[in-house]
Amino acid sequence: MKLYNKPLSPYCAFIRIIAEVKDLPLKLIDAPAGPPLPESFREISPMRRIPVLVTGSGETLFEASVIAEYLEERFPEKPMMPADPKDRAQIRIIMRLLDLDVLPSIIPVLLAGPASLQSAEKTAKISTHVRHALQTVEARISSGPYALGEEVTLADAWLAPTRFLLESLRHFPGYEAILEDCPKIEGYKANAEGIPEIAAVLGEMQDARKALAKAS
Ligand SMILES: N[C@@H](CCC(=O)N[C@@H](CS)C(=O)NCC(=O)O)C(=O)O
Repeated sequence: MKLYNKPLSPYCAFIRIIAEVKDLPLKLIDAPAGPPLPESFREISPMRRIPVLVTGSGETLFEASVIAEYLEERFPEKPMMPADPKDRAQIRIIMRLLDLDVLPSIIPVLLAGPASLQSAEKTAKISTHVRHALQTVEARISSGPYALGEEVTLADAWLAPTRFLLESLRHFPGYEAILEDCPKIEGYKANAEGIPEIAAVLGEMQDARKALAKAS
């Protein structure tokens, strides 16, 4: 299988973590420079977004949560979803909130950088929205070592890269309190770094962030 990837993209990191946990061979293909990805990338990904997975039989899949479910169903030997439908629903809530509320709010802020001119009102609005979502996640996770239960699940695959980005965001003016009232998410950084399959991917994100800082 091939993955169109960028090392610092949290959505790509979710898929790399799943591949690590399930021990799936994944050939990483560097996506073109961006954002924005070039118009020509629509031939691979109609919405010009990564990650894109090309399966062994040549199917092209996009949207991280869809790719995750495909991998979970196609390679069930090492499950990343619990058996109980109630637990599965909780994991889906966590994934959806991080996917739809937290990441789309914080990625543009991170891309703009700490010195970007954003009104205090806009910063407060984003921060409040993200904090509501994070507090909802906080109420559903355990103190560790895994986000939920006794095994690595898709909740870990989503939470670890998100937590990585939050660590950068909390140094931006106006976002210092982003993890206030979220002691479990606060402590999850250390937990995630102790899970080998996840630590490997977080290391790739760290290296990419250092390379970016050096280049700018
Ligand atoms: N809902 C999409 C979001 C993916 C996404 O936003 N990916 C970003 C990179 S983190 C992207 O491709 N942005 C467009 C660009 O870089 O030009 C998914 O789940 O795959």
